[in-house]
Amino acid sequence: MSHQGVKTITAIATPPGYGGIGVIRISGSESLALTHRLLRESSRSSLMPNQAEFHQIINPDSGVTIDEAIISYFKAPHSFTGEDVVEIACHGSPVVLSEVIRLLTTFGAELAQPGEFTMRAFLNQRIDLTQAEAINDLIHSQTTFQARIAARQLRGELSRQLQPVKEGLVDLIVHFESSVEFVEDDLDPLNLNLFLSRIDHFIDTLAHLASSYRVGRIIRTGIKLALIGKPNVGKSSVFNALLGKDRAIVTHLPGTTRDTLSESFSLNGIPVNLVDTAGIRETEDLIEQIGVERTRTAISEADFVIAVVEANSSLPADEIELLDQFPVNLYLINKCDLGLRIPEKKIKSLANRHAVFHASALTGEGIEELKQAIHHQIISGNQTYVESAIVTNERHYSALEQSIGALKQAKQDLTAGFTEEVALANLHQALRSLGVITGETLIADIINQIFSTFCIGK
Ligand SMILES: Nc1nc2c(ncn2[C@@H]2O[C@H](COP(=O)(O)OP(=O)(O)O)[C@@H](O)[C@H]2O)c(=O)[nH]1
Ligand SMILES: [Mg+2]
Repeated sequence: MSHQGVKTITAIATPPGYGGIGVIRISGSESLALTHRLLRESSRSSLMPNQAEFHQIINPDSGVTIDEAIISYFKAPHSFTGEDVVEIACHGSPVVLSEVIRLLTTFGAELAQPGEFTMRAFLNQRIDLTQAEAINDLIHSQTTFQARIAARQLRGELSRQLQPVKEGLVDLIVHFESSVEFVEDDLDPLNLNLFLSRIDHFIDTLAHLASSYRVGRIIRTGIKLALIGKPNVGKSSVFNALLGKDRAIVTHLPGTTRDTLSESFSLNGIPVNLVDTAGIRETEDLIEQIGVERTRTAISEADFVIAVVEANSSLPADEIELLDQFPVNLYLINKCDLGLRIPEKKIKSLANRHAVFHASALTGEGIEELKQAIHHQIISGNQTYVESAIVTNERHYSALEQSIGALKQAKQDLTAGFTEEVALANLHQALRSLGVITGETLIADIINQIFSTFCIGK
């Protein structure tokens, strides 16, 4: 596509720094003409669509060779953006890349805004908005599992799942609109029931998708997991065991960890930000006091809290009391290699209120089980999500909720005997909300806001 007034844009598409190659992207109707100016006259005519060609890149003013590069040309509309696109793979030198960009801008190219390539792909209907967002998610994935979910959305899975509902809604709207115009009578009860059950079916489909957001949000943003407990119970040791590396300092001295310490790891593909905390206790030591204060903050920010206690202690009531002030998700009885001295009765009463696990950070025993238990708890044993589309984006989720709300209202109006006209307004609203997800019904402001979160060159 090369509509009038749309500037040809350029940017470095690879990350800053030194590398084997560095890629410059150009998109717009002038892409090919601008690229030609970087080549010697004799080789200008050779660029063919969908072929990678080796060329010398020159400064046309001095005739000096800047670099050797592989140039690929994608002719509109068969390109990422739907416009004429050229990709120049130079050597990955920041100096070379910025010189080529500088030349291109002197020839008339404009520097691309963050996300502008992807935005053009969206505006030229090469991809819908969920796919554009998936590109961003895919690039920022921290685990392969996240990447897989993003790749599925990139292929249009979410839009595909919404399509039948949208078509069904359009059907219903068309039907209602014609009856508003031609029929004066009330809806026939048989038809009414049919409509209601169709609306119910839409609600069910959308609600199923919306419910995947609970897990989807976790997959996308990860969780914060805090280890808490009295000093010396082995929190830092458990922290290291979960990470699989010695990150936190472990000593036999109570109060070793004075500040909160955090590190990330992947728990079956879910990014977990693990936080080791200073032991909770009354202390005269100022630094430790601040540490304890930070512990409280860390706990209040955590999505999941593990309380660590020692197997080889009697587990006094005041320790449980102290820990129970916090929203504990799981009790871990550590140091099991030293033998279990906690009275059975106490463990039973703990287990009545919490999940209780046994482990030894020293030997590693029980750590894998602990990981699986955490994973199980955060996704509540819900494995089915892996197989179908999953909503990971808050924007999609709230649009789904809005659509469901409008459908429920339409249903209520119809049941209460209102005219189709009243229900129609809500059916239209439901359809519009679904259009917001794929980007058919979105205002420019929101689109700009979404693409501005992208990096330059995307
Ligand atoms: N025998 C045994 N000792 C442990 C275990 N976990 C931690 N420790 C020891 O307990 C002491 C305190 O550990 P640390 O991780 O610093 O506890 P924190 O104060 O809760 O962070 C250290 O001497 C550790 O080596 C365990 O599972 N078994
Ligand atoms: Mg510690």
